[in-house]
Amino acid sequence: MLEKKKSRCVLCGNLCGLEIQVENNRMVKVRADKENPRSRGYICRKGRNVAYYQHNKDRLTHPLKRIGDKFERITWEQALEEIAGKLSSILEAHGPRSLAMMGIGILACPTQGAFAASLLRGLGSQYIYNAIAQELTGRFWVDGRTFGRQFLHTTPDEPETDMLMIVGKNPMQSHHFQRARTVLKKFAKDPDKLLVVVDPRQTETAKLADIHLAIRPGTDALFYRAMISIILKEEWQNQQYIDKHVNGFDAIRSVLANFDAEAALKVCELDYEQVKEVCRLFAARKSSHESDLGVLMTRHSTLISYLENVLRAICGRIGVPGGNVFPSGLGGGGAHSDERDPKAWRTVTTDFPAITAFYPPNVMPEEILADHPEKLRAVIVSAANPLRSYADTTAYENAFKKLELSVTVDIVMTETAAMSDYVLPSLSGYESWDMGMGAGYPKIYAQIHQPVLEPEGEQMEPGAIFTRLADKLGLIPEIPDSLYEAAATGDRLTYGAALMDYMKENPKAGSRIVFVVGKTLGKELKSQHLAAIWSRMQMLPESSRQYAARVGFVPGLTLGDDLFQALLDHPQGIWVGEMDPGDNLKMLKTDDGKINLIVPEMDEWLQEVNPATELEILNAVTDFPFILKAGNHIDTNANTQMRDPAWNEGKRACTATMHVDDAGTYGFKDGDTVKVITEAGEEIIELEVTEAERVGHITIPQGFGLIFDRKTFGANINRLTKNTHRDRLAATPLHSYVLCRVEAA
Ligand SMILES: Nc1nc2c(c(=O)[nH]1)N[C@H]1C(S)=C(S)[C@@H](COP(=O)(O)OP(=O)(O)OC[C@H]3O[C@@H](n4cnc5c(=O)[nH]c(N)nc54)[C@H](O)[C@@H]3O)O[C@H]1N2
Ligand SMILES: Nc1nc2c(c(=O)[nH]1)N[C@H]1C(S)=C(S)[C@@H](COP(=O)(O)OP(=O)(O)OC[C@H]3O[C@@H](n4cnc5c(=O)[nH]c(N)nc54)[C@H](O)[C@@H]3O)O[C@H]1N2
Ligand code: SF4
Ligand SMILES: [Mo]
Repeated sequence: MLEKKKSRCVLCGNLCGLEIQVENNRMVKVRADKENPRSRGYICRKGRNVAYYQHNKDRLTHPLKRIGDKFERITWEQALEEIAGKLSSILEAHGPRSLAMMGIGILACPTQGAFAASLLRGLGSQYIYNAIAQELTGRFWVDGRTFGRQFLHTTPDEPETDMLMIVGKNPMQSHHFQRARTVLKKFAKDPDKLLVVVDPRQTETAKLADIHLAIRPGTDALFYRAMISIILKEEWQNQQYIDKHVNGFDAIRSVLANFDAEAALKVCELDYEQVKEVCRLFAARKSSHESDLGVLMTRHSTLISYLENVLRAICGRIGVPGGNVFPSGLGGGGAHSDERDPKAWRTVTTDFPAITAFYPPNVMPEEILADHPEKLRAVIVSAANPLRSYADTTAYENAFKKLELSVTVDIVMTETAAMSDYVLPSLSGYESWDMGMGAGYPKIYAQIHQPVLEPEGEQMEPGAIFTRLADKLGLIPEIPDSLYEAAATGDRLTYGAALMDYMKENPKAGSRIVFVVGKTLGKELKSQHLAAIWSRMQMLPESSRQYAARVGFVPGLTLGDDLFQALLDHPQGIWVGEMDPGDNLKMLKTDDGKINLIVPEMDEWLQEVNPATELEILNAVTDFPFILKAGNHIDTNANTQMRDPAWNEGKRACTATMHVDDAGTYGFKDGDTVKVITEAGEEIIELEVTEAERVGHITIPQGFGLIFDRKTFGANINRLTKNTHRDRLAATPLHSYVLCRVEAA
């Protein structure tokens, strides 16, 4: 029987709505869902091909245990019993710092995070390593200092803005905001709107730009410093806004103005007059700005995030219509980890703090390999593939070999699973309940994702796996029959009242409540994830409740349950709230309610970034004449989630791009097989010669070198990256600036 079901794409943060035709438990056709209120019929080629994520040869169907260098099928009971036993003895002997979790929630399955974190905290550990801490945590740290909380981020108010400056981001390929291609093409066509792109390459996005600043790779800190100093020297700053909303301007003004912008822009290989004009326009217009991996993963990453906030603040572009605004998700904020809190853990060997609760994957190999009594000995990975995704595969391989216990929860046999002691099969994003949203402005969106396919094996929801493990480890408080009975009435409000009573009587159960809800309501709803989603809706902060009231939900006791029901009734997703654009700056959480520009940690760093010193570093002669952008995000990859190479058949999916002039100099031609060598390692790859690349620059996509059906496809970019090449403050990788050389293979 043919059925059409509403769902979403799990392959990037946009979670575009999909309509999936299912026949005999297989996806036979995948289309954009025009009824999805947020994505409105948008889709990219990844989404269209999502069946390759779901149906492929390497799907896991039952728990596996490593015996020697082979895996043996075991039962869930044996797997969880053994894992719990090993975990207990490691923790008993070496303490809670010996345990870390990695991943625990991506787009396909975010709800597992609550279960995994409760398990980890229940065992006394704070170590959650996550992909966010290999891209965004430097920025989040700065947001914490400037806006008061690490979860307060700004995003361009794209419909209202009339000048958008995009730095180090290629949304025409990465689709890294809602409906990216449609929005950008429309923006580019509009004569009243101005698109500025700052990117070393002639990217698909740069080709649409009114102004393309082809910056020298690795010089963005100089570029932003130059912009700020030009604006201050010309007195183009928005003084009225600064007086009202900014703290610390006078203290940093002279340091920032007193800078040789002309010399800096020479180092950036940009035209001074053109950049000056961009500054004038940015200060004068309804401008907004965004950046991405090109700068998040380049030299001076965290400092750049600070300079970006300074630039937007002095031009009065934060929290105003058409500028950079603070969006909100259903449920409000997120994690804020102030490393100055003495109770906050740092990594024991490398001494890095958590930012937004996440530790950086870059340091995990050192934390495992260290000769330290509290080194990491046990790692549980769920929904991440560190052995391909994170820097330095070689270091990770060495480290994983040394672990006393490694467990991987995934839907497929990944390179990480293949190195683990236990491999546990997870339901996929199309076989389980979950909820997706992402922050929105002014409207807030959410969708509860229904299972659209039946599992064909023993897979479990990751949340349920963690509950069973917690049970085995004695972490779940006793649950009275009355709570099961209340759940069995089928009336969620009755259950809610019983749960409230239970929590009042058992205040200590609070930190483990997700397990209690999972076991009781989850049993009734046949999904622990769905039960956790319901319980989250009962605890919405006041702000979310007010936003919900603005789109017609009735304030009061049942609001959370009403939202839950409305989401179940509309599987295509709905608007669950709306913010007041006039109020946006009230989101600030600093003590004085202003944007704070005084961040002492940036002082020295700022002084280091001057034209003369930078030029010396950039021009230093080494054995590696090229700069490698180690991993771009293009239409033929989806991180490491699309493993079956069949989806790219007939395409040049994974090549190293080189400029025509460089190919001439080095005697290469298009299609040659070359060896790319860095300080970390080497990989063989096909060369693609193109005018769109920059001279002296090489680009290789991320997410290849995957072993599917026992064969390797494409080059593993992280064989070429070193985990110690990282930001000094956040330890995020500097993948946009990896030195390399290219030889004939
Ligand atoms: N097709 C596809 N889409 C994806 C993904 C995917 O794997 N595949 N992954 C998703 C994820 S998780 C993410 S985080 C996003 C990433 O989305 P993007 O950040 O848009 O992706 P990148 O391809 O890394 O683009 C970075 C841009 O920075 C430029 N750049 C390189 N060096 C420098 C520099 O020194 N300075 C400046 N200013 N720019 C530089 C590059 O030329 C490139 O155009 O994509 C998401 N979307
Ligand atoms: N050199 C270099 N490396 C990079 C990048 C780069 O630009 N350069 N980009 C980086 C970026 S921006 C990111 S975000 C990371 C992403 O890196 P990761 O965090 O590793 O994310 P994915 O590659 O998306 O892998 C997610 C894993 O989750 C599994 N999975 C899918 N659905 C489910 C599910 O429902 N349950 C469970 N349990 N598992 C599931 C997938 O099979 C896959 O193995 O990669 C980073 N790596
Ligand atoms: S932009 Fe593409 S990959 Fe991202 S959610 Fe939409 S369809 Fe999926
Ligand atoms: Mo990412």
